[in-house]
Amino acid sequence: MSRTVYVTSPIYYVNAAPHIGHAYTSLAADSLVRWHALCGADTFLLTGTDEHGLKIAQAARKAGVTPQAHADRYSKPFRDMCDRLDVAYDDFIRTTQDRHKAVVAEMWRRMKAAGDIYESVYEGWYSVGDEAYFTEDELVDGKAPSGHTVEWVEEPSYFFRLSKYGPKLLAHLDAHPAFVQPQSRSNEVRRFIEQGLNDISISRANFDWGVPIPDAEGHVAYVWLDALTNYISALGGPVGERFARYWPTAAADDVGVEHHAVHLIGKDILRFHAIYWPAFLMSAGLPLPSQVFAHGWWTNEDAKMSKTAGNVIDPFDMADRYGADAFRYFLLREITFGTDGAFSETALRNRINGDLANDYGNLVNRTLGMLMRYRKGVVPARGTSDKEHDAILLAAASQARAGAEQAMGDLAFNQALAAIWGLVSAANKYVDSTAPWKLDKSGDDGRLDEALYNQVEALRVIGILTRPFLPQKADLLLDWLGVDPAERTFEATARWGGMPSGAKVKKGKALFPRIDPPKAAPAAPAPAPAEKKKEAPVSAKAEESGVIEFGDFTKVELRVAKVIAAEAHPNADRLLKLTLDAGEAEPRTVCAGIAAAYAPADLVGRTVALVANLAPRKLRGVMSQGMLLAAGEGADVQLVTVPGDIAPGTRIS
Ligand code: ME8
Repeated sequence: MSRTVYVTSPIYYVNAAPHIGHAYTSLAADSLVRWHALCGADTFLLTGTDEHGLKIAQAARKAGVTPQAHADRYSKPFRDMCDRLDVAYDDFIRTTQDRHKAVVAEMWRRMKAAGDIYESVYEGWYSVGDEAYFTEDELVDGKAPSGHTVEWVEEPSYFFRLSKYGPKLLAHLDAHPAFVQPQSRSNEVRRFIEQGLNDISISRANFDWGVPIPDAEGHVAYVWLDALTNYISALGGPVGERFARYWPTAAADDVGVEHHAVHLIGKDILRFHAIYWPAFLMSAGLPLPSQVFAHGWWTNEDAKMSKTAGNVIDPFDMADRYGADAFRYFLLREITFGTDGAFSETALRNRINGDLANDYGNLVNRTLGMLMRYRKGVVPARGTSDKEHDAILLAAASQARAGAEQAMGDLAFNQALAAIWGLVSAANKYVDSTAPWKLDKSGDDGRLDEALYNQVEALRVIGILTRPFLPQKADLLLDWLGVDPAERTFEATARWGGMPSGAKVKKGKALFPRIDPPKAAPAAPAPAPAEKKKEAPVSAKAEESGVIEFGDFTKVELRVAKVIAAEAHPNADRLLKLTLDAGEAEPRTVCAGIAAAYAPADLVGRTVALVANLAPRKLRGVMSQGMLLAAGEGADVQLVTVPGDIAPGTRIS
């Protein structure tokens, strides 16, 4: 049976710039779709912007522009955010597009034909911030439960017979326990329905920024009827070709295709998606989506994010400073999808330095470094792989695969990542226990081949399994390994031995560079130039004592490097010209004043300490890209060397 998977994010209001919350739902949706695509499903990812309603009309008026100009201005950043975070949507819907408006009108006609729409007068509270109606007893201290202010509205309106759908909705929840997830949200929805549903107003007559209603002059569709319809208007409406392809069919799937449609939302808009939307669809005679999954809420540290508080976390800034993949990884790994989370940059840096740089990045660096060193980058023959350590690694690979698959079925992104990291950690342990450097020394070539093969094979599996979450870095790694794009599938991880022997791998710069801690903020504002003088004695004293701050030390980037080649400097007797592997894409040239103490040939293969961020300098006509640490002078000089098998590029601190 083939499978289609349709995943949607909410469509976002065009009244503010995208923030971390919007980024979260969108990148979760993207990872989910990528996962299913990896598993062979025919997928479709939808996102977009919600551009009608009083909230947008008011924001446009405040900005002194037309609502359409306002919508155009604020819709684009949401598309840019997707591009920046590698959210590979298949369609970006805007509710001001004609293709959408036509489907809203079609929904209206269907609901009316079902006898579910009647005319009356709405009298009650309305929250523009939520674009929602509230009864008197729903208000909390005179405001909407969200904290938004409410206004009293009295206007002629069309109503939808939501009350009629309570029993049907409950029956649907009974028959489809996974329809609303997590379970706590499903219980919440059930309780709300059981209290009895009131009919709802679905048109507005006192402003015109919306989809005009067929045969009802002066009325525009209530913005939530308009917005929710996006999920089918992007598929071309109920008779579209895309609709037939991706939307679940009413009858049990009898054509050999299983359709899965999931709406990812934040918990703030649960009621609209889990009650109104299914009721509208039932009324229109259309099948329901398979699932509505409401995730939790991100706060900044422990404070609610808001424009007024000035503590909104900007996804563009995060991607610029930490990389899109790392930001994606953090948001999906740090908290359970469904619970709330407090965002902190310290926690983000810890995840990057721990899970990504130390665990994943270092594994890649060590494995490829050893393959380069011992086998010139050529993948050795597989061998029998029947030793104890091999069995542990192979078992870890199948556990990672199975664990990730199961967790992704439950949208438990963090558990899926934890399962994959189980293999990352097993592979790091495998390197430690097989100790290829010892095998090399003892000349056990057969076992060295086997160990190196298994290491690189583990990278292939890890690279494939991490593609949905780290789309850039995982594919970069798979490019280094030379894995055919057609072979980057979940299925291809079932088989141990996918790396072809004899393939030549490449190795670039560190996959996940470590993030240095932020420089301590100055305790007081920087003094004005005139005042600086007064401070001179203190700095002079520090200078005299030779004491530096820790921050000063961390400015020096010391890295492990391996001497690949050495020769006499063409123009200086005192200098040697060395070629170093510093864990980067290109080797570096460094000139060192050690000619009196070392013959060039003695240096090749040594692991040394490199000052890697020194500005390049020409030394007697040769550009030197760094400096080596050494003790002593003249003929007694000794290079500082690094014992053991530490991969080139590793930071020394
Ligand atoms: O509600 N933490 O749009 P919206 C987690 N247009 N997620 C957050 C978040 C946070 N702090 N802040 C926002 C609307 N989100 C309607 C939707 S759909 C038919 C119409 C995410 O711009 C989360 O997904 O207010 C939430 O549901 C959505 O942004 C609200 O975006």
